[in-house]
Amino acid sequence: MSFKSHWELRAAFAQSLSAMYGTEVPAYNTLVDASTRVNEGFMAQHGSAAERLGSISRVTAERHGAIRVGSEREMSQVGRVFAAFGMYPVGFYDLRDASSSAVPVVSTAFRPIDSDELAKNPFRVFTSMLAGEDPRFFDKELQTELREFLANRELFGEELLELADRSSRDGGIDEESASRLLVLATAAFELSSEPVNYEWYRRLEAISAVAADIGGVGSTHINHLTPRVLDIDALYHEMEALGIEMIDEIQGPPRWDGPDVLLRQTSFRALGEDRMFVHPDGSIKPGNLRVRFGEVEARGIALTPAGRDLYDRMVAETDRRLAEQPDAKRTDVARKVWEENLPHTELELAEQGLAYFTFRLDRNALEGTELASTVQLRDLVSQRIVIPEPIVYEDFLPRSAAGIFQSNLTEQGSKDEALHGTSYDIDRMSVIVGKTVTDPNTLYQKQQDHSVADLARELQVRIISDNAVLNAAL
Ligand code: OOG
Ligand code: NI
Repeated sequence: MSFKSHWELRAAFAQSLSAMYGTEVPAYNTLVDASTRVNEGFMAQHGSAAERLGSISRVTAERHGAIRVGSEREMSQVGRVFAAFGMYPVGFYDLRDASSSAVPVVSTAFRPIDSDELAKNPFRVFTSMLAGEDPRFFDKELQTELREFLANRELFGEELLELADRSSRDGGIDEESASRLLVLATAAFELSSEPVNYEWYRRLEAISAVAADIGGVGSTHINHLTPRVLDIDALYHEMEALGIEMIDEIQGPPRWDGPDVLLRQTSFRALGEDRMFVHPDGSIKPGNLRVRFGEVEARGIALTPAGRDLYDRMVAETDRRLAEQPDAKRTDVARKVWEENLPHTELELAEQGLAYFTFRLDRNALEGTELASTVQLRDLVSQRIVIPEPIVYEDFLPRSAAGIFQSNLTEQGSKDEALHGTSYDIDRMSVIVGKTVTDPNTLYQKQQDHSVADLARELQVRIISDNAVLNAAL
């Protein structure tokens, strides 16, 4: 019997979730079709340059999902499920303070961590956990009720968890068990038809619609499944032309005449979905919930900590200017800030140590050059002997994530700012998941370092990569 490795399982899992979600949310299929058209159009216009940040086959297959769980126990279980598919926790995002509405969650993303695994199939899932003990959102009484409600539900059955553990331990699983694993894992993220307790749901919703979606129902579900596009502005307009209401803006960096960095995202507004509710008198009646939306994203180059500092300063500067001219459009202001501050070419990003790259030797440019035994990477790049190739950003942005959550809420919810929040960080998240949550920068840096080491071997010289020096200088 044939054996299914992690990447094969992951690709099948992404496909199976996509098929399931497409029947639940038909607008998702419209979004995927529009994304495919945009990508084909972009390829036709730009040729192979379009594939600079990922091959068209990778980009076409690429998705990220978003799910939300209620407790530490559920977070550790979901970590076991994703490990079966070679997906591990990367990055910590605290959305409680990144948003002005009540978004009481802390998050990580489960994804492949090796670049060859990412290349085979890059499926990732942004996973949020309800911060149910944060007194700014939930008083003592509600905390207790939430804890009890969550303790009594089971998102992932024993059979699923056992199969998942086996696949994660053995690096994959036999074909027959794989089919079962996929059926059970997909079903765990399906929208349940079980009636929702009206009173309980509305009580949580008064505090936070996100809390109600997580802790107000007996199961979890995929909130959205996000395709990747090569031109997100074109996609935005195409969706509007199809009559689909989009959120007001594209989150993240503005469109500008320079390298794409990090991540740009947008979404269509959450759709009303019919659900059944149980009322206090025992009657069951239909109602409507608006929780799932359709997101799309465009990925750019991963920034180094120095680049990220610059990015954060540019976002703050945009906020400052907007406060002075409230009628201006955010994207117009941001574009101006970008043009004034961010290098206009990839080469400058590389020379200034602002973004991560791998490096390719240009043998023709090397011809006739006598290299010293120790050389600076930056000089090799400036002399065009070495060509930097961008490393794509594989992660998320807390402010955009909060913006996406927020743009789909109709109510602000409530938060008592006078109280102190429960503190969470990447280490605590590691304990909760039961696996080390990797800092994304460690992964990008490792990939870059490998490439520099290969280059040094090829050139038979010692290469000084001065990222660290540059970082300290900025
Ligand atoms: C997650 C929202 C954040 C992203 O791509 O940044 C997100 C959620 O709605 O559960 O998906
Ligand atoms: Ni998302």
